[in-house]
Amino acid sequence: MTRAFVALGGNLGDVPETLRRALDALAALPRTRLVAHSRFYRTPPWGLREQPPFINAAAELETTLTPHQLLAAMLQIERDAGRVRAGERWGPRTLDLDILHMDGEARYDKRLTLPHPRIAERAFVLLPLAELAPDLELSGQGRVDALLALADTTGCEPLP
Ligand code: PH2
Ligand code: MG
Ligand code: MG
Repeated sequence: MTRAFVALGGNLGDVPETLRRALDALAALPRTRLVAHSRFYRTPPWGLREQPPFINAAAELETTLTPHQLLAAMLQIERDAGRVRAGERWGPRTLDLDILHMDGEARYDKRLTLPHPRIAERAFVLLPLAELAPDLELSGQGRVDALLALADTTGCEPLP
């Protein structure tokens, strides 16, 4: 089994409900166990400012799926949540699932870069990830807790 960390987010529709369903769907994947998930955070939109706030979370999985199999399964969960990939980059979406890290995987190809290349600059990823794995070393970026200490978490709040 390989340990994997996944980011969840969205800002259209009933996002807490969508994220709960996505966690159930991840737990139901073949050859995969949902080990833990973080709290849900309300976070200011990053990248494209003029859009609703996001809800973000992170999950830890154990899986024997390959990175591309896991990615394909996650894209299907996004589609099942009504995700349409028509809008602009970094624009509003019902559900976004990103693989952040898989133990032993450092790769760069057309579809997938691991670790996810933009974790260090994103408080909305680091905050929930630090709940699960503060000591995780992201090759090329650093330790999650050290990256979080440098991140701007202004406006990020756990949901009650
Ligand atoms: N996702 C984006 C763009 N901007 N901002 C926040 N706060 N949270 C996100 O998940 C997010 C974002 C595109 O993946
Ligand atoms: Mg994303
Ligand atoms: Mg994505």
